[in-house]
Order: sequence, then C-alpha cells, then structure tokens
Amino acid sequence: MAVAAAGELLDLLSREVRELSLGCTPEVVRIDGPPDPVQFLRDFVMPNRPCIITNAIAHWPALRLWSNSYLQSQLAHRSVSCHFTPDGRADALVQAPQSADVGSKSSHSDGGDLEGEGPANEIVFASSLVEVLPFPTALECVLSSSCEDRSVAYLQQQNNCFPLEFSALSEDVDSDIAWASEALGCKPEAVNLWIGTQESVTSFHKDHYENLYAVVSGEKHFTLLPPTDVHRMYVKKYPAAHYERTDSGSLVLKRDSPTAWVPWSSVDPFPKNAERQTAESQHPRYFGGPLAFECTVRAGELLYLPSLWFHHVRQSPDSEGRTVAINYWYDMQFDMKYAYFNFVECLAASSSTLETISIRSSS
Ligand SMILES: O=C(O)CCC(=O)C(=O)O
Repeated sequence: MAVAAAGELLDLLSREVRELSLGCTPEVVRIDGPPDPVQFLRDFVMPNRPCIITNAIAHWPALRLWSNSYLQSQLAHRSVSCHFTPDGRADALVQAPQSADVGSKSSHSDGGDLEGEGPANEIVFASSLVEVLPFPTALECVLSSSCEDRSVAYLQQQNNCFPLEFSALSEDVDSDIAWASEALGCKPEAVNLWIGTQESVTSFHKDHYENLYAVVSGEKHFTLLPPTDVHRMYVKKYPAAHYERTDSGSLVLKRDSPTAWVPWSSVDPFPKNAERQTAESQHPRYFGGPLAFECTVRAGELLYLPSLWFHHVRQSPDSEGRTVAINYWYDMQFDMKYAYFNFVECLAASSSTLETISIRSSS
C-alpha cells in the first residue's frame, strides 16, 4: 500500500510539473536570437526549463572554418584526449559475461571482454579507455570508428578540454556565452569540445551544471526528462569497470579495484526492435509514462539544458562524417530547488527498493 502510494505521488508530481510549468506536449521551445539575460533567467533557468536558441552563435568563425582539413592543420602538433569503447557506449551499463575467476577473460558481443571478479552476466558501469594522441591520429580514429571493428573513438574529455587541449581554436568561438554568464553571474566552470560519429551514444545521466550546448556541425539528438521524473529512470548502483587495451590492440573490460559503485539509469530509450518488449516490461514507468522531451539541435543552434535534467544523446554526422559540438558548463545554484529535487530522488530510491521487496515477497 505504502509502495503504491509513493509511486502514485511521484507520478502526480511529474504530471503537475508538466501542467504548471513545462507544458503538456513534450516540446522544447525554440527562441530566435540571444535572449535578454533577465528573460533567460526568468523564463528558463529559474523554472528549470530547456530551450533551443537559434541565431545565437551565427557570428562564430568555427561554423564556416571547422572542416576536417582546417582542424588537422590548426591542431597538427597538439595532443588530445580520445575515448575508446568497443561499441560507442562510454559511461554505460554493460552486461559482464565473466565468471568469478580473477584474470581470466571471455569474449562478449556487447561490451568487449571482462577481467576481474564478479558473477556471470552481472551488469557493470563501463568507462571508456582514454588515450592521449596527436590530433590528426585521433581524428582518423573517430572518422574510421565502427562497432564491427569493435573500436569506436569519441574525441571528448569533460575536464575543460577546450582551453586545455584545443587552445589553437580559441579565436573561432566565444570563450563564454555572454548573456548566460550575465544571467548566471559567473563564467563557465568548464568548456568541452565533442567530435564524434553516429556510432557514439551517450546514455541517460544528469549533471550538476547549467549546460549551454552549441552544435557547430552535424546534429545532436537529445532525449530529455526533468528531475521530477527521477522515479522513471530506474537508477541503481552498479560496480564500476573500465576498458583497457591488450597487447594485440583489442579492448578488455576490467572491474575497478577496489570495487567502486556508480549510481546509473538502466533505461535505454531506443531499444532494438527485438528488445523492445523486454525493455518495456523492465521499465514500465519510463515507457508507460509521459513522453520524454525530444529535440534535435542543428548546426548553429544552442541548447539550454537545465541542471539535473536526465539526458540521452545521439548524433548524426555532417557531410564530412562527424558531429562537432562545444558545451559550456556553468555552476548550478545549490538552493532550495536543489534540496527538493534531492528529496524526490531519495523518495524515488526508497519507493523502488520497497517495490522490489514487495515484488519478491509476493512471488
Ligand atoms: O554530446 C554528448 O554526447 C553528451 C553531452 C553531455 O552529456 C553533456 O553535455 O552533459
């Protein structure tokens, strides 16, 4: 009874937030031109609502300059961080095929090989292998990425990599989004560059940042859910693992030692047709609830992705075979709204624990 009540109350909250603030059709509004800082703060940051801003970065030289050959020449002698996975899913849940034997390994169609301790078929949280490579080599790896060869490269590093590794391109974009800096009262904490292909998919997660995400070339497809839908995300803790390269060059998945636990959502919003029914029965609150907010951010557009929103990201390449984006992470306010979201998250976690217990005890 208490379980049903908690679930129903969380559903009510999620519906009410749509009715009062986000709108009942899951659309991300587009506004033309950079907003006034006060308007941006009042209409989007304070109510924690996403929007896409067109014609806000039209003046960036990057939009016309950043061909592959330009990037190769500007960054010919720079080293950059490149992320490798066997299937394009970094920071994602992967089924570990391995028995408890430490050090042995076996092949797995989804996530490479796994070494380390743990029960067979256990789900682990897999981080990519990060290699620092000369930019021209890294770009080649990205462009030739393919799951069939079991090596997908994504040029990205979420540590303020743009000024750290790509300073040769700094004249081509703005160092911050001026009206956002004014609205938020600070400069960005990190500016990150992303160069990838359709093989790389970013799984559902949330960040403690206000995110201004600009697409320079190609398209990014965002699937978004507000923080008040956390109970529909099926977040649980999974043992951490990471990819390493073997002497033969293939990727092996290794459990972190000592064991670390990472809370992550198991929802894949785009299961393959053959897996759709299983996905729906495992995640009824996601697939049976209100539709997620879907949007495509095109070259020259800027997405405001509010703090703590769950996002899943896919990409479509341009005519040169890549998608290029740059994002600005601004510190969020750890205010009363944050405290409420935390409360909802705790309630969702305890209601799903109770649900599991009650399903087990009634079966
Ligand atoms: O572009 C991507 O693949 C992921 C972007 C993202 O997760 C972020 O900006 O927080």
